[in-house]
Amino acid sequence: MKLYYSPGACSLASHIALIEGGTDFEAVKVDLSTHETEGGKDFYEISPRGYVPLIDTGEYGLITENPAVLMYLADKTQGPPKGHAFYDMLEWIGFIGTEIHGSYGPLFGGADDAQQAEAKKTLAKKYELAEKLMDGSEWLVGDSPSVADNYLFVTTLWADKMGVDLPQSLKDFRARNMERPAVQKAMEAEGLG
Ligand SMILES: N[C@@H](CCC(=O)N[C@@H](CS)C(=O)NCC(=O)O)C(=O)O
Repeated sequence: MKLYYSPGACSLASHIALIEGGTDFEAVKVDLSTHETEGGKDFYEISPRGYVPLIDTGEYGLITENPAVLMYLADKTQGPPKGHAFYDMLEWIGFIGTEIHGSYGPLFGGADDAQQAEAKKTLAKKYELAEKLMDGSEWLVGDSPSVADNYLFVTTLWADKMGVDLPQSLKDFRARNMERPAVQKAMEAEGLG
């Protein structure tokens, strides 16, 4: 398996899953400003979307888009939860991708100060909703972290960096994730302090 990633980007969620699952994989760094891989290849030639995460599964070829990549990795590592919990996990991945990740757009470049301030307000509200949906649970689905937790965790790192307000329970969630050995290893591998 090959994971195309950029340090600290949403692909960190997949990186954590691969390490936690004990999967044999190669991590290929992509410079998102030039869309070149560390080996000097044009990333658009590999994936027309030009964004991470992208995995080369071997068995099915390339898979991109967080929901598909994370579900594939859940299948290959811990095994997705069964019954209603399976749909809970899908709900979370959808919520994190569209409501939270999507709302970071203006903070990742190209927006003026007013748009950025608006995005921070929107995000603070989304995290308040996430807190409400978690309803005091430590993890998003069941009693252990899943690929959905990895994804939400990565966005809480962005919150810290971009000055987005997080409710205390989400700060605690971030701290809890930072204690996971796979999170520490993936962050170290991506050169994140
Ligand atoms: N819809 C994609 C979005 C992925 C995405 O936004 N990736 C960012 C990093 S977090 C990226 O690679 N941006 C660079 C670009 O779009 O050129 C998904 O859910 O996987």
